[in-house]
Amino acid sequence: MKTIFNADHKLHDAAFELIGGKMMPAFECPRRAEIVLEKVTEAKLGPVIAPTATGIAAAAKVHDAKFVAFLEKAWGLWSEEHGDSDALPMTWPARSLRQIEPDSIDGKLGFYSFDAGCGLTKTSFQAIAAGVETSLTGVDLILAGETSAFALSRPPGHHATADQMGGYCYLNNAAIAAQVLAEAGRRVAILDVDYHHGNGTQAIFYERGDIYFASIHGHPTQEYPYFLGYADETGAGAGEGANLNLPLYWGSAWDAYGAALDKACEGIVAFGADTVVVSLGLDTFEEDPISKFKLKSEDYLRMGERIRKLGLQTLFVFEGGYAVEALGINTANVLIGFES
Ligand code: SP5
Ligand code: ZN
Repeated sequence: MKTIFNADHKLHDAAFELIGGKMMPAFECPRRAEIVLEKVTEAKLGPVIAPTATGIAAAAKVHDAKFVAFLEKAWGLWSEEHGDSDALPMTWPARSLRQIEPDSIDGKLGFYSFDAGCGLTKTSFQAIAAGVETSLTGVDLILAGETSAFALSRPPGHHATADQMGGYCYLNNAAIAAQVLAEAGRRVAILDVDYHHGNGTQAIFYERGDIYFASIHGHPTQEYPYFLGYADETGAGAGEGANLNLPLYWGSAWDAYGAALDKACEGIVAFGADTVVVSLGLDTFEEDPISKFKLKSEDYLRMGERIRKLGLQTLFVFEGGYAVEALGINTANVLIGFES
């Protein structure tokens, strides 16, 4: 399996995040991608290549063009007002407020986000854009007939909606890939195994019957993103039946997880998918610092094996996972399990 590595990922390096009432070094940090690269290389899974796709026009297939343009110019507008700090939203158009895009950069940041998890540095957009090119290169490999590919990039993408950043995510790499694959005639299923519900991906495809979304995640009544990811969200309109949420409670280990993964895979088979995009988050790990599932390193081998049993062309897209020391091994284990 080829790995497409976004070397520009390190251009996105937020100074801190506010979590649990404390200012902490950002959990979504450059070391994450570097340790995965190290372990994937050590595992000799196959060549590591640079992205060859150029341009992010495809982002506008699932994102609002105004939102993409905003991301590109946001830090510049911010720095005119606030200097060199990371651009961060702090006010959102919540229930009682109007949904009108303000002129002020602080207002725009709130308008185009749903939480404060998305700091933007001077060079963040370059990393984000190269991430889209990374996932599009993965699409090219799948369309050229490769059985599988791994798009290794950060920041992650699955929380990003058509027009909002959130949860460390800016542009939705997996959704963009799925859309381009669908336009190439593929019947695409997205399997989201990140610990957090892929609210952005779900929202983007919720009324679409041609792309299936299955997600296993912390139950929204307990866990971020809190306001989406319940089991009764089954799709709407033409998309009715094409959305499968399998929320699990805190403390879930492989017995419950493996059973949910079987259900997700059964849904993908019933949908008749020929191509799978995996939103590969590793924050289900027992030692993850912000998560509460109990998967062990060897469970990721089983995860990869189960995905392989689908017998479908598979594009893995890197998402979350914050237990940095084990993150490389856990990621490699999924891919090793898939290849075994
Ligand atoms: C891509 C991805 O994994 N994004 C995750 C974003 C999570 N953001 C907030 C999590 C808040 C959960 N509370 C943790 C308390 C830790 N002491
Ligand atoms: Zn996550």
